[in-house]
Amino acid sequence: MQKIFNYINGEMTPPVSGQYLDNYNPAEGKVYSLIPDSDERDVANATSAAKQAFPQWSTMAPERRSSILQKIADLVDRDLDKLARAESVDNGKPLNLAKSLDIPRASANLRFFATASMHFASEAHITGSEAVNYTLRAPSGVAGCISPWNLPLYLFTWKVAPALAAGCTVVAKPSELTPMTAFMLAELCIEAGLPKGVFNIIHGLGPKAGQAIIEHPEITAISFTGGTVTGKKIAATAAPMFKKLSLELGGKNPNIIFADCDLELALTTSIQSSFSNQGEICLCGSRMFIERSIYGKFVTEFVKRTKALKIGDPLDEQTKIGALVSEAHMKKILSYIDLAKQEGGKILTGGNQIKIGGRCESGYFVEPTIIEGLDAKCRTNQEEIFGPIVTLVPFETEEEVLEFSNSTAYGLSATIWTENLKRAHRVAAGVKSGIIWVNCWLFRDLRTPFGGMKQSGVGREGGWEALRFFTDAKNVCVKL
Ligand code: TXE
Repeated sequence: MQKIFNYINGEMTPPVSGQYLDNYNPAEGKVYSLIPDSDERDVANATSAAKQAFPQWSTMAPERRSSILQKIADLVDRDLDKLARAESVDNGKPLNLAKSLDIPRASANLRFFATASMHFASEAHITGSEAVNYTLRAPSGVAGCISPWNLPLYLFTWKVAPALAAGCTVVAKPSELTPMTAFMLAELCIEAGLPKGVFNIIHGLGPKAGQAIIEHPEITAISFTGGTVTGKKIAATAAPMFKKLSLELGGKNPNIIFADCDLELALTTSIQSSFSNQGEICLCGSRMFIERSIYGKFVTEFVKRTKALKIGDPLDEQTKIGALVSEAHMKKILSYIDLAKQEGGKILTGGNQIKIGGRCESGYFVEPTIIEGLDAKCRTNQEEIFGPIVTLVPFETEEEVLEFSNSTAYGLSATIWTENLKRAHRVAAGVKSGIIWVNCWLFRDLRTPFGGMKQSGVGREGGWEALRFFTDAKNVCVKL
């Protein structure tokens, strides 16, 4: 059985405890590798290596840092097939998706921040004829980056790349459910010649290894993506230590479909925004609000297209819906389907665990599920489910749909479908979410601010926002 290791001070390192955790292949429901059960001792070793590497890395010419990061991106591109397969096996997602989305985006993250750092500039303020103020932006120090399991290498690099590009050294932890591609990335970092200690990867459980990263006094900036409940715990530890915090948390995103939309485009894209990656994307539009005049027509076609989605072995090229990440997560999803029924919801399609034959006999598969007849304020429509489940609610007016959209504790993203330009701008301004897509979904420009409002998070990632997060601003006032 394959064993993976921590990456500390440039070397593959077993955990101090000597203990390992089982890592499951969710499509088979079987253990297929072992990962370090790291604790605060491993985190202390990684942090000490990162601290030692900081002076040299943080003062290295940006072009030099950039070329090393670009070399890593080149190696990710070279190993696209290998990494995509590993991501699919580890997470349960369709191989095709890992190949077309996850791994290319991981490489794009590295390349984007590698080059962005060469253009990163700071401000100067000329105070009349009396003084010049300028802003020094120095890398913060050792950054802690903690990422989730749904888009493993994609979200891992989304944090680590700007931290490294800004000149920070890093102690990072991928999710214990999907550690494999981070381990493979460590091998690529060694091959690319990344100096020892600049980037360290600790594997293990959130409350143990993750918590040790949050608590370590020498780690001064924390970038986290994961569940809102975990985010609260992290904030409770880090805030009294006055650490910098960037939290990307859950969502319960509205997908608003007006009668004047391009129906075909809205349908095709809504299938993706509902069920891509088994609905395990924080940006999925899990609450669909459809203007009543097209409700029947839209729903008939949407249900028909959902039924046609092929659920199956993630490694099969035809598969559109793969396995859920874990048995525990599958049970959570199924419990929400039960809740929806109790709340009076009508299942239009799906609603069940599904058995796939062959090697996937014991895998964690749930049918894409569409539910209607629920009140916008019920629990099913308020709580994040994070699976292949959408609810459909008809609406009459713009005011009503804005009220529905803004009724949850979350505010991550929203999608609006209309051909009416004025309405698009009006509704985009009215929805309380950090990211709004009009007539598209998950169309990304890495320069834009990325993050949520309310319980969807604190801070923004992407572009200059990320590079600013990993640097500390210092104002220097020079009297003329
Ligand atoms: O994520 P966790 P879970 C949502 C989704 C899901 C729910 C719970 O609704 O059902 O969160 O998922 C690490 N200190 N999202 O429990 O626990 C953990 O090891 C430090 C939305 O699997 O938040 C992993 O690396 N770290 C989300 C990371 O946090 C801790 C994506 C995320 O795991 C820690 C994933 C601690 N005390 C789930 N406890 C999104 N926004 O995309 C855990 N971790």
